[in-house]
Amino acid sequence: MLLNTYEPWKFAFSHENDEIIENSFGIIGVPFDSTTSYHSGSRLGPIVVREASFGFEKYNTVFNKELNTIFYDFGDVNVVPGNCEKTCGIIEDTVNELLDMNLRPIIIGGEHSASIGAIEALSKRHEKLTVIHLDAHRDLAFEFIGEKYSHAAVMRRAHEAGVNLVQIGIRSSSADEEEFVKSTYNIQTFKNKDVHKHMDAIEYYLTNIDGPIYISIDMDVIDPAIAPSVGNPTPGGLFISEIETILETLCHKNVVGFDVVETASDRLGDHTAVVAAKIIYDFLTLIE
Ligand SMILES: [Mn+2]
Repeated sequence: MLLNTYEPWKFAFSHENDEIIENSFGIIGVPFDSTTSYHSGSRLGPIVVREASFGFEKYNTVFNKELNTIFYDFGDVNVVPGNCEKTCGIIEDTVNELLDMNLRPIIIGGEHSASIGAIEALSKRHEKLTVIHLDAHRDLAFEFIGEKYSHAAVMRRAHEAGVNLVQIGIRSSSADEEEFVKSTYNIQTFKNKDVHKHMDAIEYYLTNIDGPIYISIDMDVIDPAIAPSVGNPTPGGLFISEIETILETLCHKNVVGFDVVETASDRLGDHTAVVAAKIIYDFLTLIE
């Protein structure tokens, strides 16, 4: 049990956390959606995603590999509803606790602002952190409706923390965001059509990244026909097989943290929650 968490449910196949094995993984949920601007409900994401995780077999047939990675589920972070900045601070403290135990964080959102605290904690420990950001949106607003701590400003805060950014699946942004990308050198973009048409080039690019990697997956990167229960559904998204290929490529790299955010559903058995649980299950199966 971490200082600032409680345990409503645990992800399937998680280990008891009374004896911690170093360099394994620690899951925390972030039941927070106060800055959501369209479809709210991601505060319930951690519960429905964990529940959906029980639908999978320990043997992952897609990758011909059993899920043998050791990981612990520390429950949900005590968020401050309505206060994103304070909540980000609590997430950063909690991620630092995991890092002090030599655990790599896995975050189940919650809205995308959950990534800010994790990236800030990790960027202070790793000099050359690359954030692989799978999303329909750039999330690069300097502020959104007057707020610097917002789901729409996550990657701008990450960029300020000094990380290299690789954005994959992008198909919605503002003119300001596009100007910002042009004005800086360390943001690489692969739009949704690049994923559909040039996956080989993306795999080659990802394989050649040096240094530690943080993966942040906004569920809206996936096509809303497959995953509709998200904060900002956006047509033209990725397919499950494309996510599998990207994960398979990245899991050979030095992945120091991982999040799956923006599942907005209050319904057990919701298919977006099942897809989110599968992404975490696949990651845990594949990661070395
Ligand atoms: Mn998004």
